Amino acid sequence: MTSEAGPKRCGFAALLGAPNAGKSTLLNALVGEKISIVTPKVQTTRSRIRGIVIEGASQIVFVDTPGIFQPKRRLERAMVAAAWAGARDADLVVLLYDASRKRVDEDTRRILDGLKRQERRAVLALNKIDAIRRDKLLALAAAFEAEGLFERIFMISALTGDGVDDLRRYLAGLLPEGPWLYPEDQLSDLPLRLLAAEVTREKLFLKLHQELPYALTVETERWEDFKDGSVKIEQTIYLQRESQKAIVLGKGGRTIKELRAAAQGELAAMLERPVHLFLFVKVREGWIDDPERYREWGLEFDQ
Ligand SMILES: Nc1nc2c(ncn2[C@@H]2O[C@H](COP(=O)(O)OP(=O)(O)OP(=O)(O)O)[C@@H](O)[C@H]2O)c(=O)[nH]1
Ligand SMILES: [Mg+2]
Repeated sequence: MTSEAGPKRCGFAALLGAPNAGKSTLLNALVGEKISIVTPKVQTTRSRIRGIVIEGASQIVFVDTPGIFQPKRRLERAMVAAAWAGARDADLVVLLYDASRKRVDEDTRRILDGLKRQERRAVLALNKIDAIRRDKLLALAAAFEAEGLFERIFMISALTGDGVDDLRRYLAGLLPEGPWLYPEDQLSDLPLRLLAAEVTREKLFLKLHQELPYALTVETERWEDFKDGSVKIEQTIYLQRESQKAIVLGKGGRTIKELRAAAQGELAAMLERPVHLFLFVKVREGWIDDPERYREWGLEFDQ
């Protein structure tokens, strides 16, 4: 049982890990609401997404980060820099590892080395235990234990919620004493316009394949609240090349129609009111090199 009587605690816990480890799934499970988008594809999360939760006397601000990998392009470099900045600025670091992998990947290796260099103690969460045999899991835990980096090792399934409550309770107790930073009922500090754009981006990631998801971005251009409680949201999907347009639209506009319906349905459920979503598709070749996009996401733009 967590005591609510103790001193108030508050702090940041960064979720770090290789692409696809399940960081965003875990953020949503920890908070109990969908705040960060999730797809089976790598490099889904592009910036730091905060989810806020109260556990006993503690207010924990979880920071979902982009996966850490060997970046090549500017956007990738900015994503990885944002992930490390998330770790640097946090009171606690949770390293998430996809335990269903055959062996410890290079990306995770790089994170372990980075944490050692920074002399950061961390908590390890072996994720996806729903998809792995128990004996393999114990061997994996022993191998990570030998790194000498982890205060505690948790075995969880972000998908089923197994072990997530224990992890949240444990982290709550590690936070420094201090006043809460956010109002009690606040779950995120992501502006609704950005959250809405992320929902559409998730549907695009799920529907489109190969390079296309990485060649696009979504922006909410207009948001209009009506007296009857409904909301009109206009968004633009920016692509890099004219040839990508036909794929996003689909035959007779079928693909974009399905995307719109999926995004609108989720937004309506999320906002708990009727949503009229309008999607526009435009080519803006240089969006990936436009400092304005980076600023909006809170990413650093390197020269
Ligand atoms: N079986 C299983 N799948 C999981 C679990 N957690 C996450 N996944 C799946 O793993 C995939 C990646 O999940 P994300 O939460 O998007 O992973 P991420 O670490 O945020 O990925 P990036 O943002 O791309 O770095 C999705 O298909 C999830 O459904 C789990 O506990 N068990
Ligand atoms: Mg993610």
